[in-house]
Amino acid sequence: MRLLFLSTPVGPLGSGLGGGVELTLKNLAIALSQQGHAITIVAPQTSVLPGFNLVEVPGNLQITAQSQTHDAAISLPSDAVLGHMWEYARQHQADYDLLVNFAYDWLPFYLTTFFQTPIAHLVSMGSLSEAMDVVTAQVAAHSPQSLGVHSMAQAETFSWAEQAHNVKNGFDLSQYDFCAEPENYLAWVGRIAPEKGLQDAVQAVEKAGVPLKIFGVVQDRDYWKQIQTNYPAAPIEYCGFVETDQLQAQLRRAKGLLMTPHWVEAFGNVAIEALACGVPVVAYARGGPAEIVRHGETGWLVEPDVVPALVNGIRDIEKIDRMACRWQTEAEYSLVAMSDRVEAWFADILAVVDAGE
Ligand code: HBI
Repeated sequence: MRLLFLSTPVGPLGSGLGGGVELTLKNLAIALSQQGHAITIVAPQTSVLPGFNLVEVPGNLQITAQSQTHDAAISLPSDAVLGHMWEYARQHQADYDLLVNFAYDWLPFYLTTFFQTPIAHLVSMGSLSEAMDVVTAQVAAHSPQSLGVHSMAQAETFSWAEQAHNVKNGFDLSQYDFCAEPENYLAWVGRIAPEKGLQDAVQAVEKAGVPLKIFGVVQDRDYWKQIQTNYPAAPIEYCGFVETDQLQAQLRRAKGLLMTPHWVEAFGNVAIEALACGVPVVAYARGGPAEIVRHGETGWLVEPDVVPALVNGIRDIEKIDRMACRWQTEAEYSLVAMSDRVEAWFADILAVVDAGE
């Protein structure tokens, strides 16, 4: 198939501002190219994605959905990059069998019925706003096959969970090397922002007395400063935002990964990146991670928002067989496994279109 990917408008690919969606888009482009599909990617200018046909679009970045209130009005900055991206899609849609939208924004969903070429929407987060709840439900009503999600927990935050295609996610596992003998530190990876719950991880390692390495872009400066002020004695080290290869070089040697989402994490890419290296995951039992981690086999799922529960999980981390973690990723989260799920999803969309329903 000839596919046009439309990236997130919150940041250029490679900046880290797009969070998990950047990795998802890259892995899906690799996975589907390997299956012989032709991929073109539309993204904000200065985006970088070696090896792919990239159309860079000018304009002002969209503000992030999670920084807005639930009842926030639908907004676009002046000269919006999102508008330019979808103008490009409108003009070139006839060259493609399917458009794939990665933006968690109102416009692409609203435009679905205005397009002749079908649009597959890979919804990257759970419900965050009334505006997105309504517009995604409208798409579910007129194009029921076209909504993809990363977990059932994420789908269940919307009214259209039954129509969702759960494609989970997929990774180039050759980029992740198994590590049998870890060092004495835990890892936490993600955008440093309140919904990601770093504060809980810092409290837990202070109680457990285990060093914690923190990786990710500081999205909320005040939140990060507050953590440093409130827990001056915590054994933490901030390692910055590092690219996948550098990240896994350090992640693979960790005793374990802590995942402390305060929101319904749609998936939790970093859980797979850890498991792929044999690193067990201690996670709050909510959202995507709760559908990834096999409790007692590849990690521990603990009571959400309860720091002592995290401490217990940290204490039991050595009970997990690191090889079992790697095996799970090969069985469920390889690029081939992902492309199988996504090809089935796309086929369902085109089947409805072909049937002229
Ligand atoms: N916010 N407005 C908006 N649009 C996005 O595409 C978006 C976002 N916030 C976060 C985000 N995408 C990604 O980091 C997550 O979907 C992973």
